[in-house]
Amino acid sequence: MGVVRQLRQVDADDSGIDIAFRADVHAGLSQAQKAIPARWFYDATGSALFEDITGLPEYYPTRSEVALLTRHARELAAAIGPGRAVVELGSGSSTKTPLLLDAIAPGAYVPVDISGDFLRDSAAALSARFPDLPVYPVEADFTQPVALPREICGLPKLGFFPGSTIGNMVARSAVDLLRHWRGALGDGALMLIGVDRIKDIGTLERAYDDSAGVTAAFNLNLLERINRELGGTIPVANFDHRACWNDVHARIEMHLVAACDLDFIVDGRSYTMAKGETIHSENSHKYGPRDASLLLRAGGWTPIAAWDDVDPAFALILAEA
Ligand code: AVJ
Repeated sequence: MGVVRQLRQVDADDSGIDIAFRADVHAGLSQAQKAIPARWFYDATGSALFEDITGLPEYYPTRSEVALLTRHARELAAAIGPGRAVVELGSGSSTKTPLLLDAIAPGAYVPVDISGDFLRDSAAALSARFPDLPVYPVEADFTQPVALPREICGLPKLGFFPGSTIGNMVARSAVDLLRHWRGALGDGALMLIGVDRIKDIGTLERAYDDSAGVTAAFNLNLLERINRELGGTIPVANFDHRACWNDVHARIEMHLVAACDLDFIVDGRSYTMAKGETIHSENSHKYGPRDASLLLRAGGWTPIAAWDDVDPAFALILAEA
């Protein structure tokens, strides 16, 4: 079967992405607490740095989730059943997706990702490994309404949302996303979602502030990207990486901290920051068992199983429409 065809559902061309990036950066730098959405981390450099993060000794989520997919492959297969169209939110990781597809014998695979080139490569690689599986990549922003390929219409669906990516969203956006996909995947659908657990603060903070400095480089690359793509003069060397646990919101926050008073220009507009002031660059929410259930139910999904027996703790939750 192979890759059938890549559907494109982005209304922005490359210059359109520049426009959205520029708008988010200016809006974010103009707020009292400066903040830039985490989605802008993932240019080519940022995506490569994130791949490096997933292999760090301190960054447990990827290892824990892979261990769960491996350890519970048979139970997953029994709970999900064969023949489903697997709709993955994100282009698929070369380790996690094959583990799931190997376990459940799906009827089709539909990766949904905003990065068209990355999607093309990962769909081709996946297809080479599963030559009999029809693959229908959809180039789209999965936080927005997405139309699925007509060919999978008659198949029951499994949404696959691994990696605790949902943790990047505040509760309201997470619920919006879950509700949208409840509607799009339809009655009888299942959703398999990876959720990072609340745990001791040291383990959490080390996962986002590793000793090799890869996460710091990932965070600082956002400033480099602004300089590269938006003609910025941000003095990147005068910023420090900070990752801290916010207990009220149950999330790790990443910030870029001004090491001294500084000023810079981003495509014509000037900004100043006082020493110690920060740009909030990411939230990574963590969920206890009841929190995760509540979130799923609010989004229109009923949890039916959870696999949870790894250390450091991470959960794979299966929910039904
Ligand atoms: C890809 C969003 C799941 O929040 O753990 C890793 C991104 N940021 N280290 C996460 C990330 C810093 C990651 N997600």
